[in-house]
Amino acid sequence: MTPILNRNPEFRFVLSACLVASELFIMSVTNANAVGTGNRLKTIFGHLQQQEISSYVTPHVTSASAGVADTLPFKYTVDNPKLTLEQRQFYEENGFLVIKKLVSPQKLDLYRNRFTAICKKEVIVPGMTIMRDIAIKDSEFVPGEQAVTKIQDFQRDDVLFDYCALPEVVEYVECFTGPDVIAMHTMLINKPPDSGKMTSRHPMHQDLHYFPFRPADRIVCSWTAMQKINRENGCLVVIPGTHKGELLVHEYPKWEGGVNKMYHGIQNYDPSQSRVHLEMEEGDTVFFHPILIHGSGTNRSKGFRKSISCHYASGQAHYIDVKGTEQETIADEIYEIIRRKLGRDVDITFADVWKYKSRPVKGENTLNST
Ligand SMILES: O=C(O)CCC(=O)C(=O)O
Repeated sequence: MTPILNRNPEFRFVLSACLVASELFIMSVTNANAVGTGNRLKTIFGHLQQQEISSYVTPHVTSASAGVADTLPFKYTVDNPKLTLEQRQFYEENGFLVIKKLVSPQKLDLYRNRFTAICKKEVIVPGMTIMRDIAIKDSEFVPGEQAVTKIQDFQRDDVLFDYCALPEVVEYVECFTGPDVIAMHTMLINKPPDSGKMTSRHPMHQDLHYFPFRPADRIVCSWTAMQKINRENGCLVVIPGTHKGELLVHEYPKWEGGVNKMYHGIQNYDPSQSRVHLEMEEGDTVFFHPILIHGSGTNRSKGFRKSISCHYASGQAHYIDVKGTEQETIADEIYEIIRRKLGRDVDITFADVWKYKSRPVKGENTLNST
């Protein structure tokens, strides 16, 4: 059989997007909601199990901060009465928007408890990836939650997926994606107290680097603080307005203490652009554009810092071929992992993997039905 890489270069990237920041891509076919992925996926992934692997503050929606002349006609938002004109202009101009206290403490407790159960292996979620921070990955025994820095791809866990489908979140998401909404990528980040090596940092990057679907303007991330998050425990850092730029070249930062797997960063961006630290309270949620340059700081506190997030795309989006683009580097990296785990003769297409991985939230879905 011809290696899939040679036959279908797109395949490499689709897998990379599935493996963002992870060591191993794991899938299971139980409860598959994908359209038409069927037996090939079963053959390839069916035997695999869940596996471990190694302020200027929040924008005030009441302050008129964006120049109307710069933002009309609207490009990054769609017509939807949910956003005030001020909020809409803020996102158009800055590429992010914080909504205070959007998710209730009760819901966040539910997700926190589920996370703990997953870490203790009381719950096994098909298709999910569990990651450890580079600083603790070689420790002989670090129990439960303290060993896990991130869980990813929890679309098949109904408890955690509840976050992605929360009406209060999705009502905002629709202002960016339009009415047809698909959850493409999910994460619960448990940023550990830094060991002193500063590996808990997340380098400045653009999320689109990992995504083989477009248009970028109809993709949005919803990121919710599960506790008070400030500069001490490593809040998000964004560079307002960078969503108007291009996807830039990403590579591993040359950090002395090491870098977590797949934590690619942008090495060359304009250093004169000012950063904004998004200090947030529990339940506050930031929506941001996939080209917005962002990252997060070192966790200098003694506790773990938790956030939950979902990247959504329009159901009318389409997949792209990343061959010959900036995104090919991450595709190559992922391909090495896939080749190691699944062999060279994997017979699966680009679209198959995303059809499996993503989960519709509402409306029509032509992205995965063709
Ligand atoms: O939550 C964080 O620390 C950073 C998350 C982030 O930037 C990402 O995963 O793209």
